[in-house]
Amino acid sequence: MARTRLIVDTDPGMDDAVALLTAFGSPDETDVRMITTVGGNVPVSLCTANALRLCELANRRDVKVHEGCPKALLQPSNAVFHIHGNSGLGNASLPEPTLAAARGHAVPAIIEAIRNSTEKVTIAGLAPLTNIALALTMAPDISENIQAIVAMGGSFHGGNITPYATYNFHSDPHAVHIVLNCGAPVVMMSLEVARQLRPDPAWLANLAGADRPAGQFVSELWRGSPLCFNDASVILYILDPALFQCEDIRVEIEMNDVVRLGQIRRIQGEHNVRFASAVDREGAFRRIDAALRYSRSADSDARPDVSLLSRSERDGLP
Ligand SMILES: [Ca+2]
Repeated sequence: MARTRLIVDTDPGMDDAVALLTAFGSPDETDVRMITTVGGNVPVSLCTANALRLCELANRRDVKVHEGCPKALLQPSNAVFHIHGNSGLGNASLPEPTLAAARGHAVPAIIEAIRNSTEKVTIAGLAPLTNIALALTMAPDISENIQAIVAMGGSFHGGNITPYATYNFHSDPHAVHIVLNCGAPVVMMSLEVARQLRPDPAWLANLAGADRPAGQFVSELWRGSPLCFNDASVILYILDPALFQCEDIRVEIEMNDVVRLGQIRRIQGEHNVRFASAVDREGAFRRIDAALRYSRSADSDARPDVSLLSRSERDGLP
């Protein structure tokens, strides 16, 4: 099976960290080519620093991290330090990154990466969808070279930031509207799926003894935390869609009503989303466990694939 070419758009974020490390730890299935950050759980500069920290932890210094939008299209910023901690990575201690972010804003970087790719690209949307919506607005042609946009968000049974909406969708409902109507396949990982991904203390304790940096880090990060591995569901779907119960439906998102802002509604018509409502929990944790026990050797940094680099970057290669 061909490896999935992947752009991860993220706001790390504790569950983003698990998602990124799961992707990095599954190199036979995923080819993480670029990370883009967006303001969400914490301000974008912290998200970028955390993404760089996670690349270093996973020994993926070859992955470019482009910083993106600091705020949503129309909504005010809504950082949730009380959930993800002052750094965005809870109480876990990772050193300051030695890597620097790549030059250039995330949105043109996404456009260029997708246009230049010789194979279709999958986007993992782990955050408010602002960067992705702007890329699709600036360059609608890229939708033809997108395999799928797999996004964390949506619920028909209550929200986690309001009684009606999930955090990512509530943070930028207009971006969700753009993505839903972009023409590329869209997959939603619902809150119902996310709530099935709360790790057992015994599983975390076992992971702590794994003698692998990613596993030890996640075990430390989740010590005493009631949170679920929400964003990891996106990566799990990309790794193995058979883990999920899905239905092809048409949805729209509330963009006007202040109380119900970001709520999705099922409507009649041709489907515009594959909606995941349940996951094989045991299979999911087996996958995450294997990925967090993966360790990349220090000398295995791959030469970057020139198909995802800009012309100037290609020209600058040795
Ligand atoms: Ca996130």
